[in-house]
Amino acid sequence: MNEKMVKAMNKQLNFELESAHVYLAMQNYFAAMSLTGFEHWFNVQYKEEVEHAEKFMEYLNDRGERVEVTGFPSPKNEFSSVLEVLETSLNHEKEVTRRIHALMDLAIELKDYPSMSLLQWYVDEQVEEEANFSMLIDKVKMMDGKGLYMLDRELGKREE
Ligand code: OFO
Repeated sequence: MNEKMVKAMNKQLNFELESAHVYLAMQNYFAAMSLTGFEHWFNVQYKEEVEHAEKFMEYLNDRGERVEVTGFPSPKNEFSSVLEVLETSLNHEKEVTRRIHALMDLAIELKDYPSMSLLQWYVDEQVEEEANFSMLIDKVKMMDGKGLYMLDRELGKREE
């Protein structure tokens, strides 16, 4: 593989792990608020981000390249409201989308067809990631205290 792509993919792999920690911190914010449905939903999100990192990891290993695990800044742990958590999440996902698209641009430039194929999965996944948070933001904006309780119960059922 082209060195530039290996470096860029390693960077994204580590950003996926950073994303996992962003959602792990949010999960525990909800745990502290006793919003157990949100806590569960963000735990599923956390695990999904680890899977996103692992998908890059497996791909780089399959292609005989070296995976490099790095550190990253601490995530935000305190929030003022449920809405702030969700808006922070949506902005985070928009940044992920921007980075995935930049990776796709690079794959196209390098005519790296296997990487294009892998990255298409992430392009599609990001549509879902942004839609999930946009939908939750719309719901929470419409809601009173009782509605939030009902939504918390619904989120407790998330499987993937
Ligand atoms: Fe890995 O998509 Fe969210 O961050």
